[in-house]
Formats: sequence, structure tokens, C-alpha cells
Amino acid sequence: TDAVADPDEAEEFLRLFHGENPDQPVSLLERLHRVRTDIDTTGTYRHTHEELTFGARVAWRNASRCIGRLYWNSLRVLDRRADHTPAQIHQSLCEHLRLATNSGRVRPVISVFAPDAPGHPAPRVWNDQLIRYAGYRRDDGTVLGDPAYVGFTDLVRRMGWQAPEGPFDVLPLLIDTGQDKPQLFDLPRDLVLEVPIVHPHHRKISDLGLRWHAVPAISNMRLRIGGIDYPLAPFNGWYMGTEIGARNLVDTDRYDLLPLIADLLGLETSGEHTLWRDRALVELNVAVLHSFRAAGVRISDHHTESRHFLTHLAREERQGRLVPTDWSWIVPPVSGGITPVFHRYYDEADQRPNFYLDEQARA
Ligand code: HEM
Ligand code: NRG
Repeated sequence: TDAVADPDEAEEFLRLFHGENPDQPVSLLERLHRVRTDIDTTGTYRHTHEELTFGARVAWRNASRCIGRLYWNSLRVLDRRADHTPAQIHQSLCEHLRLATNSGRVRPVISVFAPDAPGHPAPRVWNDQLIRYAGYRRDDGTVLGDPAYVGFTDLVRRMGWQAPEGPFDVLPLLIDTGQDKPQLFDLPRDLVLEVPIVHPHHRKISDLGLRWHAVPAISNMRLRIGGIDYPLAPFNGWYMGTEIGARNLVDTDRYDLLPLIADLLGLETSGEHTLWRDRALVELNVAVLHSFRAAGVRISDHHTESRHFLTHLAREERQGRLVPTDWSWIVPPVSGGITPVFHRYYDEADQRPNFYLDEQARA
């Protein structure tokens, strides 16, 4: 790539960093001069460790689709810019999961790998998230596992992955340093904490053998700080229950479980007016929250997370900062109107640093 760091964006970021973090060993003017010179001569510049940490935290603070931003300033930032080989990167991703999972006391962590630089493509992983389940299309057209990952599963099978062909098979990592062919790595089983989904009262739901992984770790978003792109910067927090109980296990193009759950609950499914979908949905969400708590794995519910988000908003406004927010992502997919985030409008600015989804065609 011929990526060149944008000097105006670099300056804007350095002013923000020094504004929020006075008492730096190097003055803003010295730093600006140095960065301008570096961009002129090399096409890019290198963030200090402090700039990188601040930049990643502010990218989270600016993530307008994220309801979990109250704790933005305590994000743990792992500087992995020195990793180059696929084996090193795999090692660091495993370390990320170990620190993030923390035996169930899930902590927000980001690992930042080398940025795009002139003549040096940045490493990437092709997985959307570090932990996801395989999907297998059967001959009758139905899917075993997660239908969202049928394409990715086909790809890694063609590359030699030995598929167990179960409903919840953790996919391997596909690590691409841009130097050689992308390489497959299995995640060590003991690094992938999972929760069996059980219902506190309905034995038949518990008997389905459903499960979900403890840590959502998005690995396909580009982190952009001060005009520099970090294409591989996987991050995680903990789950909000509805992500699993109202989307992953429920969307008709995912596990699509509502008809089965309604049947097990003995609901009257002959017409929409019985609200059998809604009743099944609530029981599934009860099961998800109950199961994570029972397993000692951190998770939050949408009522608590909504309140925390409004606390965050008020706190940020007191600091004189805008909180860019996308209503359509912030309002939870169940009980929207009985959460406080529903009943207001938000600012919608695109502020940097931030995370971006690359629509680069992959698998
Ligand atoms: C999106 C919750 C931590 C960045 C979301 C969504 C939820 C959420 C519910 C919407 C997801 C969806 O509908 O698929 C939380 C919770 C966290 C947390 C409970 C606990 C600490 C983080 C962290 C980061 C982050 C640590 C980055 C450092 C984002 C971004 C999106 C997002 C960029 C948008 C993803 C997209 O466009 O697909 N978050 N989050 N979140 N979150 Fe968070
Ligand atoms: N809905 C996705 C995860 C998206 C991000 N959610 C978080 N992020 N909680 C899913 O896997 O269901 N986070 O960094 O904690």
C-alpha cells in the first residue's frame, strides 16, 4: 500500500491528546513539528505509547453504535505493533483472549497491531470476530451451526480446516500478514470460555444444548487514529444479553430459534395475535442472562446498560464533549420503549479517532 498519514488529521489528534492530557514531556508544538517532518520524509509517523492508548480509548468513546461506552477510559490497550509473523500474531491474539476473558470477569481490551505504512501492508485477520461458530449448509438447504458463517466456514475448509460439523464449532483464525499466504490457527480450547444456555424454570429449553461464547471480540474493524489506519485492532468488552438472546440465536438468518422455543413452551402459534414470538423471545433472554450469571461470566442486561449509557452521556456533556450516537443501534432489540435510551434524540457526528468497517470483499 502507499498509505500516507493525513497531516491535518494528525495535527487535529495531537491537539486533542495534548488538550486532554496536559503535562506531556514533549510540548505540543515540538511534537507537531516532529510529526510533520516525519510525514514529509517517510509518509507516516509513529504514535507514542501514550498517544496510542489515548487514541484507542477515544475511538471507543466516539463509537456511535456502542451503548457500552461508560467505561471508555479504562480500556486496556496492548501495543502489538512489533508483531510480524503469523505465529507472533496468533500468540498475541491468544494472550488478548486470556486477559479479556479473565476467568469470566470479562475486561475491555484492545490489541493494536502494525499500521498501514508505505510499502508495508498491515497484518489482518479475515475473521469478523476472534470467536465465532461455524455454519454448514446441508444437502436439504438447511444450515447446521451459524448461518452467518457458512461462507467463511467453506473457505477455511478448502484451506484444510478439519470441521467437527457440530452446531457450535469455534472457527479457526485466518491470519494474513500480507507477505505470504494467509495461515490457519486453531484457538486453544481452554482459551475459549463458553456458557451452556439453561432456563431457570423450563427444563426443555435447557435440554436443547445451546451455548454461547463469553467474549465478543470484533476483529474486522479498522482503528483510525490521527490519520493512521490500524487495520488489525481487535477489541472486546462483555456481552449485553440481547445480542445473544434477541439476535444471534433468534434472527431468521442466524440460529432462528423462536419457533422451536415457542413449541417447547407450549405456546399457541396459530396466529401472530397470541404474541408467541414475543413470549418465546423474553424466555430465551431470561435464559441467556441467567446462564451467564450462573456460570460467573460477566454480562449485562439492556435496562442496566441503557441507564449506564445515559450516565455516560451526562458525564461527557459536563466535560463539554459531544456524544455521537446512532439511535437505531443504541435502542435494544427487545423492549426498546421501556428503556430510557428510546425517548430522546442524539448527536450524530462522525468524530475521530474511530472504528470503521472496511467493505473490502473478503470471504
Ligand atoms: C457496538 C455493547 C465494549 C466498540 C456495540 C453494540 C452493543 C455494544 C450492544 C451493538 C452491537 C450489535 O447490535 O451488533 C458493548 C458493551 C461493552 C462494549 C456492553 C462492554 C464493555 C466495547 C469496546 C469497544 C466497543 C471495548 C471498542 C474499544 C463498539 C463498536 C460498535 C459497538 C465500534 C459498533 C460495531 C459495528 O458497527 O458493527 N457495543 N460494547 N464496544 N461497540 Fe460496544
Ligand atoms: N453483536 C455482536 C457483537 C457486537 C459488539 N458487542 C459488544 N462489543 N458487546 C455479537 O457477537 O453478538 N464489545 O466490544 O463488547
